[in-house]
Amino acid sequence: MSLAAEVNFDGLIGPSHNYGGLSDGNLASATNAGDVSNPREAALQGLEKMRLLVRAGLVQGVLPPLPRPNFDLLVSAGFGGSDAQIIEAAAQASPRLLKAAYSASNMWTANAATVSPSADTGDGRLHLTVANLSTMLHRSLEHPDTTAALISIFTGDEHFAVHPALPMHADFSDEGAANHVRLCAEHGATGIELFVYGRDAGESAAGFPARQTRLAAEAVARSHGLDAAHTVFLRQSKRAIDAGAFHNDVVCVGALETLFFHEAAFEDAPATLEALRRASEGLFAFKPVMVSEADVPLGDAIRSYLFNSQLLQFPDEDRLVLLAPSEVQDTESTRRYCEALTAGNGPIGRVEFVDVRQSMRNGGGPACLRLRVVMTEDELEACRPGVLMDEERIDELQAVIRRTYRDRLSPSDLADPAFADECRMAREELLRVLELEELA
Ligand code: SUG
Repeated sequence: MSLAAEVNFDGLIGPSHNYGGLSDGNLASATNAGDVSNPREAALQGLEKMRLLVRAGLVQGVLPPLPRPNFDLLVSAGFGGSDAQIIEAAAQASPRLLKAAYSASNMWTANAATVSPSADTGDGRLHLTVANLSTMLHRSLEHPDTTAALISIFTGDEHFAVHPALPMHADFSDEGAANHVRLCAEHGATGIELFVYGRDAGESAAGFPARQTRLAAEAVARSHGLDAAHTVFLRQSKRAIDAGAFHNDVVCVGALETLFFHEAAFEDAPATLEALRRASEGLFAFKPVMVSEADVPLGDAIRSYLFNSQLLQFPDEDRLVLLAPSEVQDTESTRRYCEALTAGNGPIGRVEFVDVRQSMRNGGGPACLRLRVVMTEDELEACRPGVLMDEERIDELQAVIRRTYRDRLSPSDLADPAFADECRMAREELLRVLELEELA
């Protein structure tokens, strides 16, 4: 087994962060649609969360914002002329399309890709499959630029395999690591990989969309060369999806041997536990922490995003730390649950709260904002150094954001062609700090 660290690659929140109301089935996105956002505060909040992990001694990475607006979408929809003419015409004819083209949704990097560390894969390389995000129009635009960013960052095919997105068809709907959990004894040891899907290919059902198919999950597991004995496919419960858990990570998070989840997260909770116990046999002692409906009603779990927390091993603590959104403190049942959780002697020893309210109002908690990549020392060495954070680089990024981002943005502001230049210039400055100029 090689020494390995879990690196959290957070999405650096882009200058066009806005409340577009674009995600059917995501209650926060619907509730806050049309509100004025604060992109500057959003990005600063995200970077403060990263600073907290850096200070705790963890390895923290960043994925850059994508170019916005996405002119390819607008041109495909028949708008032409100069950039300014395209924006003005789209604002007139189809404001919703313009919002999609401007969405800063790649901040939620848990949806960027599914990642299998080299300890689990057939060829001993680190595999990343970019998510096609085919269910929501605004998110389906992300994958080509995300692929380019990941190829730049995870350099060279000696250590890394970056797979392009699966076919853009409903049968292959894939939302990446938000529906994937890896459990293990230690990050560098062989683990088990849990893929959660909401429907089978070809299946359709009334209610909120199920954004992940079993076929997509199986395709990813196959191309990563995972060992079938340590790979588990489980169905997300329809009840959770219809209550607003549009990704499994809204009701479940796992780290090392621990799976922390709501009893309504999976279609069949006892079978889930049994499958995970079986897959982990001989590797580690599986530690489930299942939260009952009586302790935390599903609605409260989804409103507070209790499970959309980061579950972290801090270097100087024996038990895991749950890095939860501050909304968990504002909800009576989840606040009380956290008090009882840490008073007990289970695997989670402490809860820390973090303010990511700007992102939360679009349905993105701490866990949505990060893509976990377990990396060996050689892999870390091969990765682009500019995307790995220390406090100085965080300060530099924050200085660019303070200088270039707006502190008020309403969806109608997107009609101003000058805003496109602002976004481009801000992104270019950020890419310079991250030493990723080739993506500009
Ligand atoms: O895909 N929200 C995102 C939130 C993604 C959260 N990610 C995870 N659970 N891992 C989504 O629904 C809202 C955008 C808007 O309405 O403007 C949005 O895309």
